[in-house]
Amino acid sequence: MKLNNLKINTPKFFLLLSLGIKWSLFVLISFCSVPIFAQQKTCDSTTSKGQKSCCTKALPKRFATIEFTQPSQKNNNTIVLDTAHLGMVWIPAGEFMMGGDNDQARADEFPKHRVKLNGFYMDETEVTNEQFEKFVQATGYVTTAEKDVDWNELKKQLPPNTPKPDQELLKAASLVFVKTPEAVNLSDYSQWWQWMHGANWKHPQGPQSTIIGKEKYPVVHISWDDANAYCKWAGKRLPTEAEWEYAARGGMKNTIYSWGNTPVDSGSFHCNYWQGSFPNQNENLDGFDNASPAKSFMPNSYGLYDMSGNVWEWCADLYNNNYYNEFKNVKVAINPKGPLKSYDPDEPMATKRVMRGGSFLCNESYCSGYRNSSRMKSTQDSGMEHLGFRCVKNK
Ligand SMILES: [Ca+2]
Ligand SMILES: [Ca+2]
Repeated sequence: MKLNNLKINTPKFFLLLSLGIKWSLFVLISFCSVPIFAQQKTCDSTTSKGQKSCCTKALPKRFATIEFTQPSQKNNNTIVLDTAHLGMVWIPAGEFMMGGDNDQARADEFPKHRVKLNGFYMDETEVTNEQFEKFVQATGYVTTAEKDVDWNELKKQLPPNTPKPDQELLKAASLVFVKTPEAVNLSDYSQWWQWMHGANWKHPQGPQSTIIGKEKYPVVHISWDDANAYCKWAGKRLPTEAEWEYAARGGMKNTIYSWGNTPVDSGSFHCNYWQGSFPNQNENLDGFDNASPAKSFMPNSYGLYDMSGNVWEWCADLYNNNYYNEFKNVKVAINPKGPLKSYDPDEPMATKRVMRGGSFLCNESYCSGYRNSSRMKSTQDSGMEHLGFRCVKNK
């Protein structure tokens, strides 16, 4: 089916639903929706990517360079660990065509346009629970989903004179996916998204759930603000939307998926997505009903895991449905950083940020969010069970 008749929402929307407020402007889009440093790299004074002294330049204290000598090598061969880039891969500078590749692409994925980017490092996996816990332990950070909703902030994004909801509805909560007992009309997403008190990164499926034993799973229920706080602590940043799509393409030209053009439901499984009738029956053929641990599927050509599926990933950019039209008459966009103003015609008062890559809820009949060019958006205070992030850094 064509995908343009599907809606997106935010936690705010669910509050409004609870209030019985009818808001007619909603968007048509989907909701499909290792070790921390598993890969240790050696580093010479000049890397294979030409990055001079990547081990020693301008490192945050947390990533101080470590030198050690293997016992068998005595002092003859000192191995230097590139601790600043552990768990990251180098994405070389280059150009690509950004935007839709097939007839599943939505209007906001066009026009396809040329983009030129500097090289950058990118986390090889989505940020995991284990990694995020280290951040929380070091900083005492409290995520958006763990805090009560600030009505004064929320009302700025709602139509004027929207009445304040019951205080109970403003208690700390996040959005949890709940299967429906039978097939449902896909235009009403409130049937499978539940605004659940006590759901947060430590309790992904609600207060009774836990992340014990899920250290390698992607952290979820992370707002854009939370993701930025983590990035800052780690000496990194969120990728721009252009960087994210370029990296997902893995150096291939105009292919639909991060693995090429082989259909997602053909041959072996390339990513964690939904098989079966959404949202009532997950046939679970790929082995994962919900999120999967990092590195459960093959990486793309750049060595990046789960750029398609598993959990959506925040980008730095504001979302504007007309953004790509800015490049209609531009020969090449150089290091674009997104629109100056957010605009989503379905929620015009909300400031939204871009999400990319799709999730374990995406499927062919709903959103195909695992396509390289697929765009998603949400307010930056939103947390969801299928939304996480990964970081990049310039050098
Ligand atoms: Ca799956
Ligand atoms: Ca992902």
